[in-house]
Amino acid sequence: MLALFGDVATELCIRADGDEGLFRAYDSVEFLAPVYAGDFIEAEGEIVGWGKTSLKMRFCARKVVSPLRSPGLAESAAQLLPEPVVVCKASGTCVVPANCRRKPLSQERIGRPGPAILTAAIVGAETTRAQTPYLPITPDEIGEEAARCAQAGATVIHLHVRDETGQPSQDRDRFRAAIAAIRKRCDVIIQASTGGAVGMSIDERCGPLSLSGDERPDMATLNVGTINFGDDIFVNRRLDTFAVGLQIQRAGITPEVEIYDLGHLDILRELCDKAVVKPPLHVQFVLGVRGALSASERNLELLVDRLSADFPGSTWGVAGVGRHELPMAEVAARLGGNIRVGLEDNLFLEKGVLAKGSAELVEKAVAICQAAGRSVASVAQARASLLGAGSA
Ligand code: KMH
Ligand code: ZN
Repeated sequence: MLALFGDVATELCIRADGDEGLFRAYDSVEFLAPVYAGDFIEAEGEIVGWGKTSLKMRFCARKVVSPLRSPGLAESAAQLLPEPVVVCKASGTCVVPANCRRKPLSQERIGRPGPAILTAAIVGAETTRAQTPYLPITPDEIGEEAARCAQAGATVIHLHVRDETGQPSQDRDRFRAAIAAIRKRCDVIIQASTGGAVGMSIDERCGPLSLSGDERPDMATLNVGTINFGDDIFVNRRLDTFAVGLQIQRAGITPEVEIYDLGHLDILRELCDKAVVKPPLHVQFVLGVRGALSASERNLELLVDRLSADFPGSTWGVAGVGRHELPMAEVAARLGGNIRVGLEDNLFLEKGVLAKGSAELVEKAVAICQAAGRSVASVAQARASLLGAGSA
């Protein structure tokens, strides 16, 4: 089996980089069904992660034919199995040294990911000034922080606003002021939250959707499932979700679908079937909320597999909550996704060191992309990729 996978890996390296490459290591090998002399095996593989010089691959071997040994039958008698039988699965990493890479085929054709779009979630609804003095609250503070994030490489600002006491608010006038303060200072995609804070009514949460013309946000979040949210409950009833989705659609705003758990992709199916949103979509996987799906590479891979199988052509990003923010950014950079960082989700640059604002976290995300061989999207590239997704 491993000899077959070795050949598959060599072909994938040649297709990707024009060089045979070297097989560095398997991280998993599963033998799932017996194989006997004379069985015919088909092996295939795909590249599932792109490092600077490394290619992460997945392999699958299937038995398709087995010999028939019976008196009266020719020695060469064989039978096609009614269904191919998966006999082995594996994943591993190959390396093509930088000086050997020739990029012979269209990189897009073989799935090499394009630039990573960085989103900065600079305010949020739960983070407080008591936790970090670097949280922006007033429109000017929000505008300045957005500009620092844009300077660092962010092209999307995920936006919440606060009242003068620092409490979360979904008031349209406060959104208007914050959006103007951002647009005055930098060219970014502004994505208004319709999630707000736990406990807010759906009408209240939709405040920013009533802005129009130049004041209108470019994107808005669409939360599709109810989850435990720490000790609270973040309520997104089925019909409310439809109503918010349709309101986003009618406003001509691009939705970003927030997915906190695997079943939310099933809810999304219904939203597509009812034309509340239209694929291809842009999805944010928010992982590590206490009470929803945890932040792990395995969980993210599962979500990405399901998204690409069920909603072809859709794009995705990941927001890891708390200490998972930067590790999840690293996984997303490898798997070809987009990345969200910022004080809404995480306060720390490293253990015990507060980030002096979201821009420092954006700088970290840029470094993570560089280490993974990913470029960072420009505003024009982010607009071309995101805007219009999910809309009629
Ligand atoms: N504050 C969370 C309860 C969103 O922006 O759409 C919801 C949230 C999601 O932040
Ligand atoms: Zn949010």
